[in-house]
Amino acid sequence: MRNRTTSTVLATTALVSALAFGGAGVAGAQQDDNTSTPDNTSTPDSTDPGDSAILDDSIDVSESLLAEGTMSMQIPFTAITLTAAQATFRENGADSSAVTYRPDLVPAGAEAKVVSATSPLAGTKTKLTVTGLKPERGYGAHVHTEPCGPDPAASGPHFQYRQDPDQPSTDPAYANPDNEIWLDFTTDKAGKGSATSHVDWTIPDDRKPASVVLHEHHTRTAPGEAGVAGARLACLDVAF
Ligand SMILES: [Cu+2]
Repeated sequence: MRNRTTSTVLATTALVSALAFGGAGVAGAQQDDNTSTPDNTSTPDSTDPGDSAILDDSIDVSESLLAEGTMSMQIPFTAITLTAAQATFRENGADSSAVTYRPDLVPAGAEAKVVSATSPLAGTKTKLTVTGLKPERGYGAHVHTEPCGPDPAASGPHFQYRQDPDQPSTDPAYANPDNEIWLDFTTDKAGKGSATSHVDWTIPDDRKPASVVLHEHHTRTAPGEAGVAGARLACLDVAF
């Protein structure tokens, strides 16, 4: 675990240099099927909360530098806090930081990475990429409140910005992709999938989520079943 963290620190140091001293300058095309096109024509000093170009740059640079492990840090000279995690799923054992509970649907050896960039000016953008899954299959995925554990229930409920007083939350007023971080995706022929969530809030310092959970099917939205996505297949610790 110590080596994994160290390599992530080195990668993140390079990221800080890239972002703080020159910026990424990357405006690459998004391949996700559930994200809106970023407005790259915005001026750098825009205060439009919908302007997420700076978050896109952070995510692009971070992805190119990701290493095993997870960590979060504030980037000097910017208002951005960046979180990154990358790991290979293993069958349930001593280390549950990246664990598959259902190797038939999330095979051991599948890899996941999560990058999240958050800024008071632009909200929170989170990107999940997974490889090595079943081809052409829909999966649900969300940010959860607690770290992964040997028990699939260990990761707790979905993280909610506005917390539903009735838990487990199935009220669409709370269990929706604007109040939670949903990362549902459908894999391609090679078993790769990715998704991006953009919400207009930042994660509270005193109530940080801790994991991303992959589920059996895409997330339902109807009253009484909003947020439901079937069994928990796998879990990745993410140090938001
Ligand atoms: Cu979930």
